[in-house]
Amino acid sequence: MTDLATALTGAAARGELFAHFQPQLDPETDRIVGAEALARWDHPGLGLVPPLDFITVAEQTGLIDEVGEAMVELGCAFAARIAGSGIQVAINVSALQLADATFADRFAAIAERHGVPLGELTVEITESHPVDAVPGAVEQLVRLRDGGAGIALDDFGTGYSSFKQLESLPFTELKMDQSLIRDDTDETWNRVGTLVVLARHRGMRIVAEGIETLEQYERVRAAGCDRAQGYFLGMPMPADEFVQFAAARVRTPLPRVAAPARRALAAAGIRALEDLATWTRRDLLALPGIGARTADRLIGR
Ligand code: G
Ligand code: MN
Repeated sequence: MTDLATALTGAAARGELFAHFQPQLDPETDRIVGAEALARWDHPGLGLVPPLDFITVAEQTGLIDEVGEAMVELGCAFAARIAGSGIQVAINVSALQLADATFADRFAAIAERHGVPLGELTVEITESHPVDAVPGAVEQLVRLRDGGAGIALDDFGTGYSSFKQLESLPFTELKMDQSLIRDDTDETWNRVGTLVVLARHRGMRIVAEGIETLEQYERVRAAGCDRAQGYFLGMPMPADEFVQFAAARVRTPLPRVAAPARRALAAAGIRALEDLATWTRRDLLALPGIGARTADRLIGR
């Protein structure tokens, strides 16, 4: 065992694992409709260990079962805390955990103990290992799905997440990889459009992650994605902070007109004001020299 693996052994039982939660928004309404639980490990000697490092070690050593179960526990506790908010909690699960024939039962038992219906949870299958290579994995997913949980294929567009997996496995959600959004070309946005059509056709929800700018958010909205997640919309944050963030967001909605307005003004040779992002449609319509027709073009979708 490596030093990291030794340190990770028993980390869950010692209470060193915790979760940050990152909001997912419905681009149509800007409302927070989801929260992805992201694993964090604070070791007394090592400090905060990057999740990519310790999840990889956990998968290599079999510790992923106890780390993963701790995340189910933390995700369900948070779901119970925000019950009634309409926010679903997404919990990352490694395909390796699905090799255990009791996984679905244990997952459901933890949810039940917290009083959380499975319908308020989404299981995100990280594709570090292809699901169809793990014996019995599909059955575990089917049982959770039939119990009402969402099943998301994470990081779609990279590595193992082939169209074959998408077609043959019980996924209810397609989560596009960040790299797809980052690469901001017409070709990319065409591909996003194709994935939206594909997801629709299969009755799946489609989620875009890695949204870092308002421009990207607007393109994702225009493409018809059901959910969006990324630093622009909210960082991963501790549970307490998430609850405050969600409450504040209800009072101060996201700007919806800034980027199209900025573009249209620029096209008309007018430099956009710095605080345009805080403007509302009504403010824009009240601007001298912007008539209804112009305003329509400014805010048209
Ligand atoms: O693929 P998965 O759903 O597990 O991705 C979540 C990871 O992506 C987390 O580690 C989170 O911190 C990171 N992440 C979330 N939003 C953004 C973003 O807008 N930009 C970047 N670079 N990383 C992000
Ligand atoms: Mn994920």
